[in-house]
Amino acid sequence: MSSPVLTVMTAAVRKAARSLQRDYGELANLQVSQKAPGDYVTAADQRVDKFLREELAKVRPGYAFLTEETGVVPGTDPEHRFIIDPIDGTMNFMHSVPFFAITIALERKGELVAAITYNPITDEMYSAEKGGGAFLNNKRMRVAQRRDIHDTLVSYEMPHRGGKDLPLSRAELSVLQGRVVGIRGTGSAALSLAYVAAGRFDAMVCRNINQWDIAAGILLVKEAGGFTSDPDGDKNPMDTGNILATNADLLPQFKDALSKARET
Ligand code: LIP
Repeated sequence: MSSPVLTVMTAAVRKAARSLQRDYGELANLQVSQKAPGDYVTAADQRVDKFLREELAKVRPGYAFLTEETGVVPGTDPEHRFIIDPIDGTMNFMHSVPFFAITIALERKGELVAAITYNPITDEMYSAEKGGGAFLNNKRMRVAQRRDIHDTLVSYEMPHRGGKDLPLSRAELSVLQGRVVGIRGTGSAALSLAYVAAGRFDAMVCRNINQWDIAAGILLVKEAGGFTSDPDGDKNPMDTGNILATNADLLPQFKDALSKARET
């Protein structure tokens, strides 16, 4: 049974997805602008961002927002904040690659308590609540149980051209290629984390990422029995913007591999 707030979040995401599905079918007509090199925003991002804020504010007035397209929107309720990315994987969306998601997390007193990540093209709804487990379309999710890094399939998000930490990313890819079975760059950190929660990817690594890209995914992974950490230590990825997500057995093995990359 979902809590009332998760039900509200799910309903808002489903409604917002309808406009995205329409836009996806008519991409040639979509307005696109560039925020920074490699960082695009479409009219669809802005429309979904506005729609979700309005829809959620109707039922949870006073909650604050942090969203990709609007930034910080203070609320009158000091305890609650929605964290939203209207389209995580905008580049995929613009290129007609059906790997993007609407992703929303709810924080209560600074702690992640509810999460939704939804791929409107595959109709896959990933959801979690603190202490209530994680689900993919109502089916319980568990992280993969592989124990040896040499057997793993990993999602590694590479920086865009001109992005930060290019030499480090190349070193990490090189070290990981020597240890894991396969590496995928998906273009959506939110969906990659959902895939870790679903047991599809064994691990996910990403640097220089924003809170709205990973907030929901952190709770999904945790509620599916996995762990998230800063790859370089024990700090909270929400604070550092660097994230490693995997299971308990693989966590030290991936940390070791990534530390070798830092030494090169
Ligand atoms: C994107 C991420 C992607 C990452 C990009 C970007 P957007 O989010 O999810 O995985 O590599 O740097 O931040 O901009 O599509 O919401």
